[in-house]
Amino acid sequence: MTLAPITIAIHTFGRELRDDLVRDVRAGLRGSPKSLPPRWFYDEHGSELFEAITRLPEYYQTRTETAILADAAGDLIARVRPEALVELGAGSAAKTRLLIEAGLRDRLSCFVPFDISEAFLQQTARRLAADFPGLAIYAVVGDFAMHVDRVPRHGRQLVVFLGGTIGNFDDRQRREFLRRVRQLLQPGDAFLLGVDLVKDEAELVAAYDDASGVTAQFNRNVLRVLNRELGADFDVDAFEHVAVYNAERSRIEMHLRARAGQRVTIPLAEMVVEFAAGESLLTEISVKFTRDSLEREMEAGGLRLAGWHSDPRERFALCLCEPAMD
Ligand code: SAH
Ligand code: AVI
Repeated sequence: MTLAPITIAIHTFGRELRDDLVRDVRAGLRGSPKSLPPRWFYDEHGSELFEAITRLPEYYQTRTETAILADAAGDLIARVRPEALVELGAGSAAKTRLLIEAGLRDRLSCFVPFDISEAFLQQTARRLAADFPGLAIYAVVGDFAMHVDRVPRHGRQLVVFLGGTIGNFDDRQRREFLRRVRQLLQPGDAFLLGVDLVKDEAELVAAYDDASGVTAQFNRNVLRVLNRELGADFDVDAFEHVAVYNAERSRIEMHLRARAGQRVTIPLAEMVVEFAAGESLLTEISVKFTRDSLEREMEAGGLRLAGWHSDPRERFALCLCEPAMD
């Protein structure tokens, strides 16, 4: 049996990546409050920890989105009839298999997973190639902020962004991201977006502070990345995982809080950073949406909400968007 080809385009290279990390560390750890972009969670170990999060009983997002997709995949494919499926922030692309299966029964021939996590993306590409012979795979290693315009076009496309990852952007990043996605879309193409919805605070906080401590490990992993990549000397266990819901801004905020005063040296960033006892480092936001807030965002990004698929408890939603006519 002949396998369809896997192509991998790498838009991030070793030095450039470390330069980006140094830039983010300098900007984020000098600021007040201190912060780091969530992108740095996802080294190979971080990607594995995220997969473990998706299986936690408290993390309802993944299984809810899977159930919605299982129900809607056939209709979505019948509506868009894509030849190519592009997945931004693909990770393991586990849920996407539902769309691939439905697409292959129609006229899908190409899958384009895009992710920053190179080793993990290669593994995803190889697994999919083995399971779907006949599906051409064109993997793109890139950053949402820089490389979305490098996504190659292989005919009419459905661009998907699942898992609620859009929630990890701040307002400006989200607007810019939606504008870049809009530029990928030609008439007939569509964008499928998974979003986590506003809900009861206790349920939200539990999803980001699970009883078995996997999310805490995921959060602290960013310090391990700084130790390895920049020669830093963070005492990882001296930082406590904290997740709070900011109701005013409809977002979970994940922090690492110094248990005691700390002085950390980061040689490759040429920095010494002081943490006061109890001082917080903001490592991630995860914005929660409503149908109204989303519709407004889409409109501002030149997109039109064409379909809304949710679970009976309205915990999570998949929104189908089409390019709005200018
Ligand atoms: N779509 C999957 C994975 C979500 S986790 C799901 O729904 O389960 C978020 C994914 O985005 C990870 O695979 C991570 O490596 C990727 N990612 C995070 N920051 C990124 C960035 N700046 N550019 C590209 N990919 C990024
Ligand atoms: C990838 N992203 C949508 C996850 C989220 O829920 O915001 C990342 C995550 N952080 C902690 N748990 C999961």
